[in-house]
Amino acid sequence: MQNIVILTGAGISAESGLKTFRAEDGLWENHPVEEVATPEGFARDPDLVQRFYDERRMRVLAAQPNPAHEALGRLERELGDRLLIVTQNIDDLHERGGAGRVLHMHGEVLSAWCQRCDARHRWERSLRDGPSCPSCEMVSLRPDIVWFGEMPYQMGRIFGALEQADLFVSIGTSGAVYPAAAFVQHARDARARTLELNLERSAGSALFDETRLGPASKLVPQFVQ
Ligand code: BV8
Repeated sequence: MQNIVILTGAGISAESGLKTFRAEDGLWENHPVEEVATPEGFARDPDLVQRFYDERRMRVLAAQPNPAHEALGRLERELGDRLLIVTQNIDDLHERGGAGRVLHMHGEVLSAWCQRCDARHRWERSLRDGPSCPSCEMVSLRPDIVWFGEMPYQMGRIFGALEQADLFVSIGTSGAVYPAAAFVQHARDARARTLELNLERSAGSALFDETRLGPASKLVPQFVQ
């Protein structure tokens, strides 16, 4: 029986209307990375960073999962714990597409994290006007997002799954951000087969046994069936 690890990036949510990071209209162009996705940027201008994530939170809530998310939801129901979906995305479209055990290695925009008591809370409204933490009543909430220079979530669990993988599939990611961009090499070291599904060749394409080019909403249902 195959163990499969799937890594997804912003490209799997592009057809749901959520902008990717490095397309010409990408998010980073609107805001220099160091201004919005770093702890230093947050310390320097918390209101700008909260506004940036408030905007993305509203877009995520207005978006719908697409056939790629729904196909992975079906695959997870079929394979159970022989499939681990790791996403770099901070949206909840995998969950709304039917997947129940998604590992958000870069956090989730619908979660708020209290810097005082460490509690996390499901959060669907603005964080901009400094709401207090429901657990400790302190004004100390930030987006529950892994910024550049911060440690991604559950790396031990991810590397453990890669060591056991028979198949590693990368979907909709440019391979520009580490440590996610190194997962394909870990999978190769574990003698797993490696497959990339992407709109265009990525920085890591040469490391995959096979690359299929096209939109995720077409390629992923074909892969899953
Ligand atoms: C860390 C949250 C260490 C924010 C994000 C080497 C090793 C380790 C670290 C580093 C290293 N070198 C450099 C670093 C530092 C840094 C890094 O990688 N920098 C890069 C810029 C060089 N990494 C870090 O800082 C990481 N932390 O290493 O910590 C540490 C150790 C000990 C103790 C403490 C710390 C943390 C990185 C996480 C940063 N946070 N997200 C937010 O979302 O606002 S990263 C951000 O980029 C998003 O999560 C996004 O998912 C991710 C990657 O982008 P992609 O998802 O790939 O999106 P992109 O637009 O780039 O590409 C989209 C792709 O989809 C394209 O290829 C496109 O063709 C395709 N596509 C488009 N449409 C479709 C499609 N495909 C299919 N169908 C379509 N329709």
